[in-house]
Amino acid sequence: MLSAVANGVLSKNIASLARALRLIDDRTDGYRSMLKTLFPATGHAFVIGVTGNPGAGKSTLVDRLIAVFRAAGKTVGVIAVDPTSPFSGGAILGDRIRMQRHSGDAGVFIRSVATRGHLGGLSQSARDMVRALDAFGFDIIIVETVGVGQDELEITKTAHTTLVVMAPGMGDEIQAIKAGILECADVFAVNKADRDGADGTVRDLELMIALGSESMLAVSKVHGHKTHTSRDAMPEKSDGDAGDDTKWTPPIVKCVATRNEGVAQLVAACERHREWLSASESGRTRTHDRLAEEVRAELREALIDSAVSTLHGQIEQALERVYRREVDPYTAVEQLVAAFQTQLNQA
Ligand SMILES: Nc1nc2c(ncn2[C@@H]2O[C@H](COP(=O)(O)OP(=O)(O)OP(=O)(O)O)[C@@H](O)[C@H]2O)c(=O)[nH]1
Ligand SMILES: [Mg+2]
Repeated sequence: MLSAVANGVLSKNIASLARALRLIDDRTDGYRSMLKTLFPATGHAFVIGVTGNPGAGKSTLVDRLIAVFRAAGKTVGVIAVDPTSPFSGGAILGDRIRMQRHSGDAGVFIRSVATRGHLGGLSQSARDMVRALDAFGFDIIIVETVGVGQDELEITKTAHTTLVVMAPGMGDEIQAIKAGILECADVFAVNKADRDGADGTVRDLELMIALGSESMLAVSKVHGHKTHTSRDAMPEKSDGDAGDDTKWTPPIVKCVATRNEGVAQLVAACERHREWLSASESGRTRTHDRLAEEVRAELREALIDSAVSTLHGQIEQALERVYRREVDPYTAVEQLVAAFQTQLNQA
């Protein structure tokens, strides 16, 4: 049954794609084998993550980005994660309306995903959905998330390029530091530049980027090695050891999504970042790190599933003993791992 869905996706059947996304979202048994079938067809799409505070104008901007890519003859798939925000009161419906003018276009596919009811793992689901869209053959895949929680920030790791949307006068600057948004931004959009304060937001960002790179440099000196983030904003050559390798400085693009101003520049900035990813050593390292993190996450989940099904009630018993303080948590885990290994050897 699932192989039929996979084959449908590969032959560009839109109903199969919708079904595949539902299976991934629900983690229906066997969805992994479907993803295995899809994987060889992936790796061609350019994945852009769009994040930022509620109401910053992400969806309006995404709608404009879609138009630019479509004009260039590219097909676009969009995953909007939890579009419900208290700020705009905009539910899934709101996002649909904002991107509605693309709804009759067969080259555009938009799917909303709710975060409610997800027990973690949302970033994994998002990544798997991106894979399905990639296998289907979309040239561009956009993932929109509200950048406020850790899980949302995790989702940005799904993307090649993360676009952080800010708006003046929303306290974004402070929020950004808190949420670690600076760390994940490859391109900044200062949207709503028709409002007062946009230049101030740009200046604040420039300052933060400069401070960010300085503090990262300080950290790398203290530890005597390069930082792995490959996201610091140094415009110079990286530490001098990589010769031709330059680091990425997140550009800041002012735009007015509602008036379609600055959108082409935004697309150009994203495409420059994409080129940097494949052309520079730090860019390739980042791609490598992203996949490594995915494999580790999958491994963690598989090991835990395996341990839970192998050890059954032993985990509960251990928890109970820790609770009654008969054993410390460290010893309890050591004993569980030992029991797991023993049972694996017997199997
Ligand atoms: N003045 C002005 N308003 C804008 C601009 N871009 C978007 N808006 C408005 O800001 C409001 C929120 O826009 P959305 O695109 O829904 O923002 P969002 O970031 O997707 O919001 P959530 O998904 O709810 O977090 C809407 O009323 C938009 O019309 C802009 O450049 N200037
Ligand atoms: Mg939105």
